[in-house]
Amino acid sequence: MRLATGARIVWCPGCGNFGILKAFTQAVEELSAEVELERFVLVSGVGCHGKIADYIALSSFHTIHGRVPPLLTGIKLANPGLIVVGFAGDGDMYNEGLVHLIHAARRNIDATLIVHNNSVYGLTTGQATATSPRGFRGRSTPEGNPEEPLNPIALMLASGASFVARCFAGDTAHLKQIVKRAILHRGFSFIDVLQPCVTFNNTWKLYKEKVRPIERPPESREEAIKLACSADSVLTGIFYSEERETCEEQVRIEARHASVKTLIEKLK
Ligand SMILES: Cc1ncc(C[n+]2csc(CCOP(=O)(O)OP(=O)(O)O)c2C)c(N)n1
Ligand code: SF4
Ligand SMILES: [Mg+2]
Repeated sequence: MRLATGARIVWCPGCGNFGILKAFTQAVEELSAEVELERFVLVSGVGCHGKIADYIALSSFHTIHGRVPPLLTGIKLANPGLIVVGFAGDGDMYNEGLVHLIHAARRNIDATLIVHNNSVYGLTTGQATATSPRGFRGRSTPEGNPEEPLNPIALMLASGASFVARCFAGDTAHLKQIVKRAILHRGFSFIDVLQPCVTFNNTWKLYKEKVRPIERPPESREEAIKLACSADSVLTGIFYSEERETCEEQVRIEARHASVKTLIEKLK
C-alpha cells in the first residue's frame, strides 16, 4: 500500500476496519492524480476505528471521544483549501458526540465523515451503543439491550447533511467509489459504514445475507427519509445528495459584510 505508514496494525484479524482502510487508501490513491496528497487532513476519534489515522501516511489529528466534527469544522474554516476527512466510531458519533454530528450536518461544513458503525463500543470491550439492536447481549446489557436502535441515515437526512450514504466494509469496491464521491462532494458528506467487529459483535454473516444496494436513488430528501425509515435497514448506496452553500462560504460572506460595515463606520 503506497500510503502505508509502516505502523503495526493492531486490529483483530477479520475486523471490518481493514476493509475501510483498504477502500479509503485506494480512493485517495486514485484521487491523487488530480488532488495533491499534501491537501488531505484526517481526523480520527477515540476507539478501535481511531487507529486508522496511524496507518495512513497523510497529515492527521487523533482527537478526543465524540469530537471529530468540531475538528473538521475548525480545520476547514482555518484553511478552506484543505480536504478534511473524519473517521469516527458509532459510540463516538451516535452517543458521545451526537450533538456535534447534527450541527456539522446542519452547517454543511465541506468535509467528509466516515463512521465505522460496528454497533458496539469496541475498544472498551463490548458495551451497547445507540446503534446496537434491541436484544443485543454485551458487557453493559447481559440480559439484552432493552432499547430500539438509532437510525443514523434518517437522522443525518433530517439534520440537513448534503450527502448521505451507507456502505458495507465487506464491499470495498463499492465503498471506494462512494468515498471518492464523498470527498469530491462540496458540503458535508456522511458515510455510515457497516463494520463487523469480530470480537464483540460479529455481523459478517448477517450483513452478507441482508445487505443489498438501493435500487432507485430517491429524488428528494423526503423520499430519502422514507427509504431510510423503511423496514429494510441494510440498504447501501447514496440516499441523497444536493449542492448548497457550505458553512465556510457562509462565514466568509458574513465576514466580508462585517468588514464592509466597519469600513463604512470608519469613513463616516
Ligand atoms: C469522554 C470519554 N468517554 C468515554 C471514554 C472511554 N472510551 C474509550 S474508547 C470507547 C469506545 C469507543 O467505541 P466506538 O466509538 O464505537 O469505537 P470502536 O472502538 O467501536 O471503534 C470509550 C467509551 C473516553 N475515552 N472518553
Ligand atoms: S475489538 Fe472489534 S472493532 Fe476493535 S479491532 Fe477487534 S474486531 Fe475490530
Ligand atoms: Mg463502535
